[in-house]
Amino acid sequence: MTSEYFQRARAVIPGGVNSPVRAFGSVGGDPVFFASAQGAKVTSEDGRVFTDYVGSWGPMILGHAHPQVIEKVVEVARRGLSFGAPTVLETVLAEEICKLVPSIEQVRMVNSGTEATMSAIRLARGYTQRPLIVKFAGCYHGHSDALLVKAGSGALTLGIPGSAGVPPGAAGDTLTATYNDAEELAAIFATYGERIAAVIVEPITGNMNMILPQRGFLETLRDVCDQHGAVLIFDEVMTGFRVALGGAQAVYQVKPDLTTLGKIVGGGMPVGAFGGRRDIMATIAPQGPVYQAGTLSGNPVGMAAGIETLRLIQVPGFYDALSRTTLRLTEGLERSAAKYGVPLSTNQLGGMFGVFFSDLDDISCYDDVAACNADHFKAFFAAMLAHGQYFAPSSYEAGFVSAAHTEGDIDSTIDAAQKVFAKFT
Ligand code: HOZ
Repeated sequence: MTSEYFQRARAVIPGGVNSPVRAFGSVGGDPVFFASAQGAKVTSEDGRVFTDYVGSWGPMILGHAHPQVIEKVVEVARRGLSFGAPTVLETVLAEEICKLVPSIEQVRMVNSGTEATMSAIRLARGYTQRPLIVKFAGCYHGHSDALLVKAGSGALTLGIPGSAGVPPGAAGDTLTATYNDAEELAAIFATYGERIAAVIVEPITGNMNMILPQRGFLETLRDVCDQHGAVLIFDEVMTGFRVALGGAQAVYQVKPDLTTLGKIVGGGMPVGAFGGRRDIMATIAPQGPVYQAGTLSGNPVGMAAGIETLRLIQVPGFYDALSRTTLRLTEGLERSAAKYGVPLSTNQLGGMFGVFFSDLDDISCYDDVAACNADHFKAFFAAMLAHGQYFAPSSYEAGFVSAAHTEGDIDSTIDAAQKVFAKFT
């Protein structure tokens, strides 16, 4: 029976949700309505407590409602919620981002990852004076028209790889390639190279679940863009400050021209950012002719949450501890599945992970993810939820561990998984 919360929501909100994956469409059952959260735990409106592996889809790297972040947010909120005028807080967050991500020489704040990628694409087109962009099948860069082509995340979850409502003209200049296929990309550039403004990629994917780049893939993107004068954009909305302090670009030592950020950069508030080479960023208004704007951009409350979050993740040893916790989880899940003969493989880096019901050792692209056992995922998701474990309600989404997850939390999750896998056979 549909919960009263969902029924009431569906009467006034399309599908009862404000973002499609939340509707539990691909896993069945009712979405859980959250009432509160603290640390690694979330509590539902009907009083159930879950260990959370979604973390608001990434931002809550410190755990929910971290006391120091909340304190800063409250302090700043008391002085005014929005000014639509410059504040020092914006400069402080910008300085911090430029320090932590050296490829970013200048950065502009926006309100979401979608805004960040949409703006970065316009910027790349304005800077190069070229029309085409290249994206990879299964990568998701928000829901702007030009980027909703073979898109991941909710578009994959719900089987809407190209959205209705996107005019052919808006998406016609978007070329798609296969993630981790450097040769295909080289062939695309051989044909269209002089007209390509930018290549946009999630350097580690998080929207067709978590896939790591194969050796040399990101380097090839860099080389091909250099050879043809195209802008390389790393969409680090998910991976920024998540897989490592400097993001995926720090791990793989490949320097993009532009980077898009979101999620952790706002500490749980609606904040996105895009930044990179000073000469490219100089093309944006008011300095240059590429228009981009936003009334709430650089909002003081969001800036305060972001600044405090970025301060707290710089504690020495933070990422080592986070990686250990994540590895404990993924190794435990693999061990539990193996015990009962359930084919399962995992990826993990920093505080991000992917779980695949597949006997492939190396999941490298969208086709590999699409071939995973959807029934196993569905059964796993529902049974884990019943055991108080909240995983992403889609096999195409990555999972997230926070600094607030204890070894005890992880071990309880693994115990639950053992019970669940035992019933698979
Ligand atoms: N697009 C988000 C995950 N990749 C989901 C956002 C949400 O439902 O809140």
